[in-house]
Amino acid sequence: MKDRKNAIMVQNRESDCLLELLALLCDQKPTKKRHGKKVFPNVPAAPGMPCAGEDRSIYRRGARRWRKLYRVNGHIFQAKRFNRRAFCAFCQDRIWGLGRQGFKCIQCKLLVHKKCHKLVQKPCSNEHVDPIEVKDDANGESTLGRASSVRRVSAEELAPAAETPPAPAPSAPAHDLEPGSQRQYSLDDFELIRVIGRGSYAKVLMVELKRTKRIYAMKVIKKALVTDDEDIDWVQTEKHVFETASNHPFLVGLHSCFQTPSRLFFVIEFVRGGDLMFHMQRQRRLPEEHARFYAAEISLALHFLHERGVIYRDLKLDNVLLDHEGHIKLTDYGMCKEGVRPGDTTSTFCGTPNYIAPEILRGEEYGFSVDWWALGVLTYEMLAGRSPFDIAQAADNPDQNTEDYLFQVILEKTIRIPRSLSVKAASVLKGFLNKNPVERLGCGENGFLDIVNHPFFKSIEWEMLEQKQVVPPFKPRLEGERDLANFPPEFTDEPVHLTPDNDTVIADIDQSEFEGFEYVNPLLMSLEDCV
Ligand code: ISQ
Repeated sequence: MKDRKNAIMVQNRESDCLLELLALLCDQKPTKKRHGKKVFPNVPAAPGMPCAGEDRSIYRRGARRWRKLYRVNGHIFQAKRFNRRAFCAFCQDRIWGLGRQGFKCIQCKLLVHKKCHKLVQKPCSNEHVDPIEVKDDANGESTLGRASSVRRVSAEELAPAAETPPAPAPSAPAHDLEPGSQRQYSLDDFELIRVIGRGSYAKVLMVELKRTKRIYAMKVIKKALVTDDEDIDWVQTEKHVFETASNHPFLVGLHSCFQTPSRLFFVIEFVRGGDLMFHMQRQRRLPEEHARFYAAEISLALHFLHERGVIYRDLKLDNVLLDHEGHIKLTDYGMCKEGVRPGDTTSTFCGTPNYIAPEILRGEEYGFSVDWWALGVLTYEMLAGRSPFDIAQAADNPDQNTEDYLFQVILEKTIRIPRSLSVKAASVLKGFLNKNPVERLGCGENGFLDIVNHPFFKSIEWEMLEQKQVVPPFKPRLEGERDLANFPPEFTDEPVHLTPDNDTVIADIDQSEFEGFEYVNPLLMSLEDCV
């Protein structure tokens, strides 16, 4: 078990050609996107109103994992999971579907082992050649793509594929199960009320569990968007981190998971107060006392994840929710990296551009440091009312409107701290925003203790804070449990229905990829039974 886990982690650590990928990215046409820049252009006429000329869509930028590409002899290889039987064009051995052991050239489609890719002598023809790829035999001997135990890389879930019990059929409703077996949920159990959020892969709805009338958030992901080679992993990671997160007051917890032939559903605890992006858009900047409270609660959430070997990798205003009392809860675990021990590093190039740490941009191996960097960016945004990488006049200059330019600024620009901030606030920002991860606040020998003991956090009583015994500085205005006033109308005005399944799309989905997705949180279930 351990070996298999290590094998996957080692695989993830390889970063030899990341810079090549960046070069490839730079070859692409510059986009018009302005990730994370110009966060608060001027003062709105009234709280909640847009500023003159304000484009609200620029605030919510999705996180991304950049695909790693490996160039050898003209080939451009990409890591692949193979659902079919495939054989290496170099050593002729089978490429097993475990993790992503296979590489496929995106030009000529040549298939090789990851371990063999550097040895390939045959140059890329840049033309399609028939890959040595054999379709599954009828008895389904291939457990490769179908083995859900392989997709999940946690130690306790890494069982040999053949021993994995068959997953229940998608969407088995509660009443179809054997007496005594765990309840499963289906879409019929929920009333869909409103859309409350949307990302590149998912839509988030507010829903009611009909039986108990309790409200939940429901994250809906179209399978067709995630069946593509690398993408499937984040769904498993998200589910797994959700299970860990359900034990912490500042992390959103999971109620259940289920699926239909076309979609995956995460039923999540509903957090009513809206996200920090929503509130920052209405407040311009926060008093230091407020920013300190949020930064401290976020630090505790990050530290909890780090202690359990998880790098969060997607801290941003949009992912910090406020509950009805004003405590924070982090959401969205799709970017997390699991299984990281102290001192371990990884190398995937991912995140939301404005929050990506310099070590990621430099293509270096990185660890938990990237989360403390992102906390620095977010704390700066709360205190200054703008991004530390906000470039004056950038909007008017097309050359400065690109992601590449933003990355250059993150790597090279000295961060200016507004003079209006206190000495302690300036010091904590400089600490988190140190471009050298070794010297960054939270990343030294004392780790998290250096954050706890930083003068900026002197007034924080950490133990009380973690027990939610400290009264939040701001209580979101809410009229009732279903009040959606704290969610952007750009979402809540959307029609809530899910488009009917399309048989052609479903025919292309390999359902075996999603075996074992169903889940019910036993803690929440017993709570529900008390209702
Ligand atoms: C829970 N409550 C409110 C909003 C949410 C958005 C994403 C994920 C979970 C959520």
